[in-house]
Amino acid sequence: MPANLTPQYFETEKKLKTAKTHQEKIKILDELLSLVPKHKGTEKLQALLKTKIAKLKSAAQKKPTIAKYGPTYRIEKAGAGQIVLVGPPNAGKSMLVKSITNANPEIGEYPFTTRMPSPAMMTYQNTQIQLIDAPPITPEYMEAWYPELIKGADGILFLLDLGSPDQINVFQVLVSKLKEKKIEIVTKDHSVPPENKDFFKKALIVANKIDLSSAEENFLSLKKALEPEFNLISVSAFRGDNLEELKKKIFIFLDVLRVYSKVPGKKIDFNEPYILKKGSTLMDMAKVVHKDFARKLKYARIWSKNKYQGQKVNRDYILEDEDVIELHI
Ligand SMILES: Nc1nc2c(ncn2[C@@H]2O[C@H](COP(=O)(O)OP(=O)(O)OP(=O)(O)O)[C@@H](O)[C@H]2O)c(=O)[nH]1
Ligand SMILES: [Mg+2]
Repeated sequence: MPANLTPQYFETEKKLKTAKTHQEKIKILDELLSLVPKHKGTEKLQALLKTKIAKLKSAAQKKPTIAKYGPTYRIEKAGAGQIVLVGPPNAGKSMLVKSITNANPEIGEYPFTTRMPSPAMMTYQNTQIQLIDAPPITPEYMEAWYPELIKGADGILFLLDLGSPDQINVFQVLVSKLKEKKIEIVTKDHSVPPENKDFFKKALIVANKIDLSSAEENFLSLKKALEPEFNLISVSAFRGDNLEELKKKIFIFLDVLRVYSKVPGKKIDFNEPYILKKGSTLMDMAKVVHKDFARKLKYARIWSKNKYQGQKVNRDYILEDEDVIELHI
């Protein structure tokens, strides 16, 4: 696809030759970036300009203190967990976020529509989960702050595009770009080492645009290659296919459970679950409810879906999703 650059672009480009300082060059490159028509044919050029800008910015800031303690892009967590959407340009990350949260991100048929990470809340039953819409990663370009954003998250949702060819390779490129930054993707039979959770991330693969022709076929080959190692689901953010299932998968992917606290004589508030990691015990819950409960706990009663109806349980009881617990001090 031709880039169709404008005469104004070439005029501005000439100025680069005479620019002396980093700041001058950054200004001209920013201007060039805004003058590039936004479509698939200019994807590489946009990535190249952004790389040059990033390099100049980091060179301009090269005082050791700033480089070392420079800005971080960790986003404060909210809800039951934080998931970053990672994918190639135009896969539909923003459209998916728009379809399953209340956020209204910009969606465009040109690459690099999303420039900054942006959090949004997804509701799954009585639980809120934070999704972060992020800019794309291409073989040529990844924002310098991207690894920081991912290190702070509880997992990655890789969004692939069933309307574009060779998504197995696209996925492998995404994984290797992260690996260059020391972030390893954990396969489904492995767990994240708790002492090193910044550098090991779980992954859920979502193949978008299943509404397009040949998407089913593309999904089958993707599944064949990746399903042995990863959890995969196909969706259409545009038409709505499989979105409820995706929400459920995201909840399961987080490896958390919901527990309700029952106060004697009062109704249970099923809208306000306590969120705990899978494997948590009754004592872990007591600590979250109130430190006094943890200290003074005498006994607890439990109600659960299939098993318990008010029996006493001990402190090391391993909680299950949707247990109802009555703590007594
Ligand atoms: N057919 C179809 N098109 C979709 C679907 N989801 C997104 N699109 C289209 O794909 C294009 C890109 O969508 P975005 O949501 O902006 O993609 P993105 O991954 O956020 O792109 P960047 O921000 O550039 O990384 C738009 O033209 C959308 O209308 C889908 O499920 N089916
Ligand atoms: Mg986007």
